[in-house]
Amino acid sequence: MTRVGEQLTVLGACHHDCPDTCAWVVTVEDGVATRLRGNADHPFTRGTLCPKVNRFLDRVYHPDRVLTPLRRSGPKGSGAFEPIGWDEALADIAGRMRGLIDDGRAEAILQFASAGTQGALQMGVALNRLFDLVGASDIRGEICGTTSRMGAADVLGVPLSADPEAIRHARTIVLWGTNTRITNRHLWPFIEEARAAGAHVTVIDPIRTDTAKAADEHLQLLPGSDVALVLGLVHVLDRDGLLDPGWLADRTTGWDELQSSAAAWAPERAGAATGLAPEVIEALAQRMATRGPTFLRTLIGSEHRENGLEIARAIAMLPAALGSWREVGGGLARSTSSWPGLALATPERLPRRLVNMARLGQVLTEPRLGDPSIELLFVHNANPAAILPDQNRVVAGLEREDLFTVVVDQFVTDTAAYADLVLPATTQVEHWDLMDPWGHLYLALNRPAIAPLGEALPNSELARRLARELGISDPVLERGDEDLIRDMLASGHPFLDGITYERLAEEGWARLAVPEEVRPHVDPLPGAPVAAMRLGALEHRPGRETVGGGSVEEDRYPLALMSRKQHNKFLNSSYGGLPAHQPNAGEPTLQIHERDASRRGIVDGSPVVVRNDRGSLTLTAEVSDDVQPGLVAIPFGWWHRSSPEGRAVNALTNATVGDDDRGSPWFHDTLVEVTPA
Ligand SMILES: Nc1nc2c(c(=O)[nH]1)N[C@H]1C(S)=C(S)[C@@H](COP(=O)(O)OP(=O)(O)OC[C@H]3O[C@@H](n4cnc5c(=O)[nH]c(N)nc54)[C@H](O)[C@@H]3O)O[C@H]1N2
Ligand SMILES: Nc1nc2c(c(=O)[nH]1)N[C@H]1C(S)=C(S)[C@@H](COP(=O)(O)OP(=O)(O)OC[C@H]3O[C@@H](n4cnc5c(=O)[nH]c(N)nc54)[C@H](O)[C@@H]3O)O[C@H]1N2
Ligand code: SF4
Ligand SMILES: [Mo]
Repeated sequence: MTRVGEQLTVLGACHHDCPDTCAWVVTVEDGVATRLRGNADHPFTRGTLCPKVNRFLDRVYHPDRVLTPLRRSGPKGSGAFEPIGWDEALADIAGRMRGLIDDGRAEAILQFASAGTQGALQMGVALNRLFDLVGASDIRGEICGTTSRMGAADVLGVPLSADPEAIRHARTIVLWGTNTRITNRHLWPFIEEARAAGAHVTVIDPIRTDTAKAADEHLQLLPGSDVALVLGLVHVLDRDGLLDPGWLADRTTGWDELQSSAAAWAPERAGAATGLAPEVIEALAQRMATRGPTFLRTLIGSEHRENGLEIARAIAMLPAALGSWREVGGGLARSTSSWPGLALATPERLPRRLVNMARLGQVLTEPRLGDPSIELLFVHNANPAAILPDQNRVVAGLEREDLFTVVVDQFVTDTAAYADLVLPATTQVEHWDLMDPWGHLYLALNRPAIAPLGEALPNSELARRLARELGISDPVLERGDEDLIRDMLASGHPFLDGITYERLAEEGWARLAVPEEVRPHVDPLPGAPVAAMRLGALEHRPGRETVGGGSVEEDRYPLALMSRKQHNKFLNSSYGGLPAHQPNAGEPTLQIHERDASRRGIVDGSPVVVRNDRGSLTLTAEVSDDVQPGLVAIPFGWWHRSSPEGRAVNALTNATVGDDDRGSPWFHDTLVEVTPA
């Protein structure tokens, strides 16, 4: 923090659920934040933010901010509220919680938190501790990254990611089911740096995304067919003797099983299963094997499918079989969260009854599924009415008169509109946090630049006050925010060597103590185990509810719907309700291929109805060959009010989860039909 006259400059970092975790600098004049810009010193984000956050201060000072606790004064969903005091709000919540706890039904309380902020502190340290002690039901964050993490862990043990920055050293880059230019924009300059040195960039995505348009090559495969592509690639690598038997023998297990799975997958068969030309598969295999370093980048795009776990395993097996990890600039980068995860000391979690978050609608509407059924829903850092699949089910649950819903947020979101109590949350410029990134290796300390607006409270302070009201005392709930941050940094883990609270306070950010030239899973690293990579059998079994998946529903609903992150001014649901962030058209469109449009008498710009048994939406058609025949796409992130039905794309999406109920929902395995409105 530096002071010049009446002007303060405060260091912080973006809290959004985004791999970039940009470092920023806030200028404060007379207690008002007047400027927020990227911190030019930060090696990964280098002084730029993004179109979402460039005007973050408009969000902070937005007239629609919730600045006092609100109590519902109309029917659920009407959005009618009246302000009340904190004392009254906390007494009400604590009284209801106490009643359930004393009655032996603490599990009728469900804490529902997603990743509205990624900060290690405000994401939940204190609230998690409180609800752990209460013994409430919990979720595990299944909506994002769990399936892809499980897949990578299956192959790698501790799924340490390659350092995304090292992509600059790569010569073959494969962006596998990730839309870097929209979702991970600060990685792109490193890719361009590699390209300037001769790197070739392939994008593997069923949709021609902005990233695909900027790449050297786009493999527009059939949705969910990635395992067949991997099998075809492994077939070529094996057939042409492009794999190193020494590496396979010394550093992997399960090659025989993978080899026999791939034996039947000559490029012609893989081509037929993926919709790609066999020569393209041959060429990619050759390039990956002979033009290293070979760097695979993936996030979560392909996990949201029935076969998402198998896809995640398959993607992780490719660099493992190739031995790409042996080169700096090689290997697989997905979430880097395991790095800070190993390093930071967070309070021990207590066992709780778990509910897969994607099944919220089902759990709230089918009481027999929840035993006891949920009577008090406590939502923070999340907007389940907008972001969960099978939205009509979620809304039906939130409408239950016997459900008491508390939503802690900065705005009256689609979810808050159904709340009994809305509690005002601070924004990132109003609270402390320690930012542990998932797209690079730089920690950042976020200092509050301004005092909380109105009566807004940080999640951490809310937890402390609610604990006091409940008469719960616990060391974690008695620590202040800076103390909690110091505690997390005090693990003694080697990745934190030389990283102190004081240093972060002075410099704003610090790279984990991991060498720039690190080769995870190859170099022994203090504090991180290195194990043999587990290859194994792979099976190509695409989801039933996708193009040609064989579902009985396909007769009625012959098109497959994808709902990816598409707008550069949206971050999940966080800006979908703010007109300044909406694209010029001001409403979501349905992208449909010319072939499917003309068969249905649909022309560009005309109104259409998209429907299935879960719901329907009226939208404007955008005829586009960015989507392949058989596929349609609707952007994710819009709020309910964006369609005449009062619903957004998740009214249509598939809430099924697999993988022993531990995986992510199958958002993109969704069948629909489209007709002119
Ligand atoms: N159809 C479809 N659905 C999807 C996806 C998709 O691709 N397609 N993607 C899925 C994925 S990957 C994700 S991660 C989820 C995202 O789902 P969410 O995590 O629920 O979405 P966000 O909009 O990032 O954040 C939720 C809320 O957190 C609030 N918030 C921010 N900071 C704070 C804070 O400090 N305190 C409190 N109390 N609240 C705060 C914001 O105002 C916002 O309303 O959506 C999933 N849903
Ligand atoms: N602007 C912006 N940036 C964001 C977000 C945002 O909402 N807006 N959200 C943030 C969050 S929470 C997350 S988790 C990340 C997600 O980052 P990404 O994973 O990059 O984003 P997604 O849009 O979920 O999916 C990426 C791509 O996967 C493709 N895909 C879908 N199915 C398949 C398949 O079967 N095979 C293959 N190969 N590809 C497939 C989709 O077409 C999509 O283009 O982005 C973060 N960044
Ligand atoms: S949303 Fe992502 S790209 Fe934008 S400022 Fe935040 S971390 Fe950076
Ligand atoms: Mo996510």
